Amino acid sequence: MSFICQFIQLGRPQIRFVWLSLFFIVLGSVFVLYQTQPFYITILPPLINHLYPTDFPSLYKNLVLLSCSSDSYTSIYCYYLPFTALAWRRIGFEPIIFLVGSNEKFAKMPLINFLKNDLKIEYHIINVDSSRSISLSQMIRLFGGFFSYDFNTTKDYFIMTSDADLLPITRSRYEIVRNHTNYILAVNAYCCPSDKFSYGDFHNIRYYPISYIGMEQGLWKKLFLPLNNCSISSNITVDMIECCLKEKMKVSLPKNVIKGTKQWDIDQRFISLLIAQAERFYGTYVDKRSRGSRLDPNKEFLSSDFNSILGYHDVHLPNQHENIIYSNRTWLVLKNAFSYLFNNDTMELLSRYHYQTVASVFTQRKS
Ligand SMILES: *[C@@H]1O[C@H](CO)[C@@H](O)[C@H](O)[C@H]1NC(C)=O
Ligand SMILES: *[C@@H]1O[C@H](CO)[C@@H](O)[C@H](O)[C@H]1NC(C)=O
Ligand SMILES: *[C@@H]1O[C@H](CO)[C@@H](O)[C@H](O)[C@H]1NC(C)=O
Ligand SMILES: *[C@@H]1O[C@H](CO)[C@@H](O)[C@H](O)[C@H]1NC(C)=O
Ligand SMILES: *[C@@H]1O[C@H](CO)[C@@H](O)[C@H](O)[C@H]1NC(C)=O
Ligand SMILES: CC(=O)N[C@H]1CO[C@H](CO)[C@@H](O)[C@@H]1O
Repeated sequence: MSFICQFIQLGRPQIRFVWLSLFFIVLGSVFVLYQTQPFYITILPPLINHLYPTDFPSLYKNLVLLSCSSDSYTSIYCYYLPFTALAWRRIGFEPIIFLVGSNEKFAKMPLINFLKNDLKIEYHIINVDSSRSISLSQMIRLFGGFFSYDFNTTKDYFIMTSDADLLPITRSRYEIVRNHTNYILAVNAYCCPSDKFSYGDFHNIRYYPISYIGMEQGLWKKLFLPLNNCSISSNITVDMIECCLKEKMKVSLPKNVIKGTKQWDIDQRFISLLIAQAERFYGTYVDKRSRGSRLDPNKEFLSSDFNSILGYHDVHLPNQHENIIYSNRTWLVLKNAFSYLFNNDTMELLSRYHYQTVASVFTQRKS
């Protein structure tokens, strides 16, 4: 900038005027060009009322399904749920949360009380033995079409799946196109070109990450049909899911899965197969979008003084090193980031929840 100023100061006043005009014309063109970029970011205000999703015109009542397991190697995913859920509310999706694992373990988490009393977010606790808890918490989101939701609405439900550690920032990324039947929205559809796989007579199946896949509730159900030997009611059980997986993919829910191993992404391979089948049998239209600009967790994230997250399409929250994430230093960074999404009252609530969770995690470690 100082270079430009010095440059402008050269010459007599008339010449200076010409230079200045040129400078502003160039600046103006850059601005116009930027505006016509197809994926420029519209900055949304913070969530005003944490109890209701920000309304945006849609044919549908939009839901997003999130989950965590009480038996995960880290409590971070469960901890993040309220933050992520509210970020979805901010862009007009009502969160539904599946808490998978042990009732007793969940009862000890400040999370339950916070979801129920402060945020009024619908959650379902699904009890299952600890060996299958992680894989079920991943898989359960694909069965969201079978649950019944009692919101007071006459619209169809449009249901998205996502992860607890992914914070959506811009609405346009998830905007639903209205002119297709059997429409599937797949954001981040280009993530993994080298992960294509085959199953039965389906070859080169495109691999979709579970964040973010959305479709109407009816289509979510239809993906699983026909089921010959299994029946699925709205009272979903682990046995129904087991049966369905066996019938469709000839596998069981993996036990004691470890992140990064072969069985870790069974949910993503399952949904990818179901989408490939649906494309063949129902002529579904898959709206494939890139993930846009993502702020990834890394050293800079936790030590940075970046002062706005609004320039990104989404944020991958750090999910390793529990002690670092629960530290006061990290909370200062996260709090600063979240304060662009939520208003002051909501931040007060989240702050209280944060300290309660940290206290509860450390107390349980001692005992
Ligand atoms: C449902 O919504 C309609 C229209 O917004 C409203 O008139 C009605 O009172 C609501 N019903 C309940 C049970 O909240
Ligand atoms: C659907 O709408 C989009 C933009 O809104 C348009 O680009 C596309 O051509 C339309 N497709 C059909 C099948 O009408
Ligand atoms: C759902 O299943 C559970 C466990 O099998 C059972 O205890 C409960 O009564 C069922 N609920 C309904 C509404 O059928
Ligand atoms: C249904 O179950 C029977 C007996 O377990 C089995 O022989 C058959 O192959 C199954 N059918 C399908 C479509 O999975
Ligand atoms: C972190 O901050 C909280 C609240 O300000 C304070 O009570 C606590 O002692 C701090 N913890 C450490 C380890 O400094
Ligand atoms: C969490 C947070 O930012 N709280 C602030 C809300 O506003 C009051 C008064 O303006 C501040 O004192 C809090 O620190």
